[in-house]
Amino acid sequence: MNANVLAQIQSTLKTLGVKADENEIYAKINAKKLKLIWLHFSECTGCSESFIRSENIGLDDLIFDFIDLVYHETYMAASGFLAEDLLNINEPFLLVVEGAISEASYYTGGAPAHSAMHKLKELASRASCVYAIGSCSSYGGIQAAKPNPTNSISIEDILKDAVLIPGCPPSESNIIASILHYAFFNKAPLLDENNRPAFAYSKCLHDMCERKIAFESGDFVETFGDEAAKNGACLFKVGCKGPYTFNNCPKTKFNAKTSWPVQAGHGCIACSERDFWDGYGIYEQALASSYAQTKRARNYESLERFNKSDEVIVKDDGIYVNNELLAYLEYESQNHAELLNKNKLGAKLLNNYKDKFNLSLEAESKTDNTFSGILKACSNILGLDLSLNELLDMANKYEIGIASGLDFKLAKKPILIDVTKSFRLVLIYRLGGLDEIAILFGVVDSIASMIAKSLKMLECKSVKFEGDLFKHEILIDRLNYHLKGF
Ligand code: FSX
Ligand code: SF4
Ligand code: F3S
Repeated sequence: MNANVLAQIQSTLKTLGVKADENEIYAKINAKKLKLIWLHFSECTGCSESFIRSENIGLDDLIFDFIDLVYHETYMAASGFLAEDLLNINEPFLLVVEGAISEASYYTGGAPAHSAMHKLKELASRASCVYAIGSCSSYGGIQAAKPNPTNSISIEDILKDAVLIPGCPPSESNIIASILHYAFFNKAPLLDENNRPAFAYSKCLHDMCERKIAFESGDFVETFGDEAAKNGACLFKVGCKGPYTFNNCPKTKFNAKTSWPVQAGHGCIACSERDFWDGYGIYEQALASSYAQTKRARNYESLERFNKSDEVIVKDDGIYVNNELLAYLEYESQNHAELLNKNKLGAKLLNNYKDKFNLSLEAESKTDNTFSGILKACSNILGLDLSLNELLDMANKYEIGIASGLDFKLAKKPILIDVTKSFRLVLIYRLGGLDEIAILFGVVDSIASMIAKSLKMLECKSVKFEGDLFKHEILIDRLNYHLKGF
């Protein structure tokens, strides 16, 4: 093994949170190699393509030193029943599955022409672990998108413990690092709550994006190829779904770190998120109800079932514990324009907004420190002159399941919900082409999420909701959503 490969293996292990010196790596090479069986079902083979696009730890390094690629329909020479024989191994193996599982009449594979479901279940029952590689196997992918003519389903729906490595395709580094971890430690890397390797999928892609500064200053590409595009402006307005996507693409990139979608000039289409074909509107437009392929699931079950407590009461101005206000809202007594003018980025955003929407934010008065006050303040920024109920009704019209939230900050006890810097997102989203319905939904969703997080921080088991705000369907729906498991 050359020094470069060794260094890359060490750096990959470091990404996985593991320190290994040369001797440990050479000991692994001399040990027994991990047996790997890779199955193809309904997909485009992009995951396999991605897998071999690695340079420094290439497929050759892997198969010479760490893995024994027992079966891979695209890369192996064997065919027919001879190939099928390779599946009859009596040793532990890692099963990697690429593609969704479609109904028997649409898929038969291998010489015995077994259905996808039969082949998957038979091999999974003998495998030490199953990796679902790609969004097709993880979540169903394009095959399972509406109208799903082949009745495709995900591995997630069939094998609850499968490790999901989504992306259409996932980057070669995410595939290789996950396999390498298994080869070294006989187990999958640390997983997040959605069964995905945490090293790759725990952070929001948008926060690592090289165009984030442009997003913050409200500099958006209006159409592909315009001046803003040439200057590297943010792609949100032409449909980038980066703010809703959890993947490490800006860091690891693709094709041996050559590039990634946003660097190449197109927005992220959320390819590693569940239901990304149907759930994220249109690729080259910001989220809007009119683009919803499926209606947002609602839960209007009454909040009364939480009302078992007289100690913890949520009101419009915060959360009371034994009549004492313990979680409340806080922001500075300046108006929005003054706040934004405090730094260059904010001033640029303000000017961009004024230019575009011809609104004078200086006239905006300080908002009261209540949840409904936040909503009113946002509607003022948007230039909407509506009552609280009308605003809530409007937010409730939003059909897409993904919210564009405000970034409220929570500080610990006494809990402060700091909204000071959050309002800038209303300007950013509006400049970025989100309609008022989508923005108001995001505001209500953020309020509900803050309340749920505060209640979790207070570690209370039951709670009472008081006041008209919490009687509106949209608040009931979003609170039910965020209080799941409460
Ligand atoms: Fe293709 Fe893989 Fe997309 Fe699917 O990647 S790149 S359609 S995730 O299963 O081959
Ligand atoms: Fe980058 Fe897209 Fe976020 Fe803009 S919206 S900063 S292009 S990830
Ligand atoms: Fe996919 Fe978005 Fe990364 S489209 S490849 S998750 S930038």
